[in-house]
Amino acid sequence: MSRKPLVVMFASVRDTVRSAMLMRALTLVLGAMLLLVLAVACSKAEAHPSLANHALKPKRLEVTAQIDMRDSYYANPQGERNPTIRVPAGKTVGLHIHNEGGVMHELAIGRKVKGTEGYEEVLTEKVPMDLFFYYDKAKVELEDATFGELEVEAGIKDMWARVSFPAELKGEWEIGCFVPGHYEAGMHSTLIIE
Ligand SMILES: [Cu+2]
Repeated sequence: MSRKPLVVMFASVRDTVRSAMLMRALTLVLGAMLLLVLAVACSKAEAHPSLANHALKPKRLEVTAQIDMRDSYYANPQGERNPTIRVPAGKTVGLHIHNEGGVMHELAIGRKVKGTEGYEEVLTEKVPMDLFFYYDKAKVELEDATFGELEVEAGIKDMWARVSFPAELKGEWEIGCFVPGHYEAGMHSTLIIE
């Protein structure tokens, strides 16, 4: 029998993957990194049962803001629901992102919500950030990244974004999760750059 159909199938799968990557390139790259981190996490689950070690963080931070994800809202370490997060412009800010929930959540930062898809004005497309993922001694670092949103799997507790917001972007922004149903369920928080 001819094997050609199989080849065609592989080619079309590859093309699908390629066009998906063009559309959501960074999300997929980050997804792959997270899978890598998760794979490490799974393979070491017994030796290292706790992900709660926060000794690792990016260097040169002047200010730190905590963003906890729960099902389905954001919180600070005190458990306050959808707290207003304030960060200064012109300083090196570290956003420490934990998913404390049981499902994947997104972190999108922008303003002017368009339907249930995301924001019309996306802050993370305007301002590049350095992204860091830690697990135990493993670290993935991505410098100067602009992106639409971060997808954060359940169990990810040591993701950081290092960023300096320029003064011209001072004002009110929003952090939101656009996993279907989450934004509508109230998963959004105010971010003020001051
Ligand atoms: Cu969510």
